[in-house]
Amino acid sequence: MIRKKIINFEKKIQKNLKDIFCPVHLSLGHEEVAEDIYHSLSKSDWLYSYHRNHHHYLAKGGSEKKLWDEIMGKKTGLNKGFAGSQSITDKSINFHASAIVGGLIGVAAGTSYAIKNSKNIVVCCIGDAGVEQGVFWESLNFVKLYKLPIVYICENNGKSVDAKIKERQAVGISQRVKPFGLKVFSNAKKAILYCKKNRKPVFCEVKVKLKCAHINMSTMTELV
Ligand SMILES: Cc1ncc(C[n+]2csc(CCOP(=O)(O)OP(=O)(O)O)c2C)c(N)n1
Ligand SMILES: [Mg+2]
Repeated sequence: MIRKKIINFEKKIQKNLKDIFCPVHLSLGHEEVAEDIYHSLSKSDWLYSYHRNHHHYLAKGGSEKKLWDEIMGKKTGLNKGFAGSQSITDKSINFHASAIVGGLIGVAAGTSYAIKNSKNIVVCCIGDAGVEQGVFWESLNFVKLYKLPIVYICENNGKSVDAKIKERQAVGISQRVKPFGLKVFSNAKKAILYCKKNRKPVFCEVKVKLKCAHINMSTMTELV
């Protein structure tokens, strides 16, 4: 159900691209993580996302209409049409996304510190390029040291724009995370449920295949 909702939403964007004036990163092919978030995360948990975020937002219980209006640049949009597709925020469901690669990794760690003694957890979704930011590795150390309730979910689609992962990274992502002492998963639902139960930091790498162009813009329609 949520999978279909996400796919339909993204396809509607593809159809209306000539009327959209912000850069858009579609999540076609990344639905698995969204489905797991939908089934395991509650509204009061925190979800930090990145430039490819529509699937996360809808799975968290976000408003399809407000997201659509935001992407269309309308005043009725989630962030009054100022954020576009990438840097959306919805305080009512503890959801934030950033266009800056790795931009919210440290914020997510800080949030998990702040809510440590609550019932909630933090999920921080990143792409495979997110781990190329130093703050990712600093945050792993921090959340492990303070035993914080956070799940880092890396959606590894093997690409950063057009650069293949094998040309950018010498060693596998999960392999590099393991020495930090975090339990490592390959299924997001299992990772979230483990974190909820044990209130410990965990990492999850999900291998996905992006089924669309990296980016869509009305001035770059040939990429659709
Ligand atoms: C700090 C920073 N550097 C570069 C960019 C340009 N940029 C936008 S998307 C992207 C690729 C990100 O790849 P990944 O995190 O794997 O996510 P994907 O697009 O593959 O889902 C880059 C380099 C950026 N937004 N922020
Ligand atoms: Mg990628």
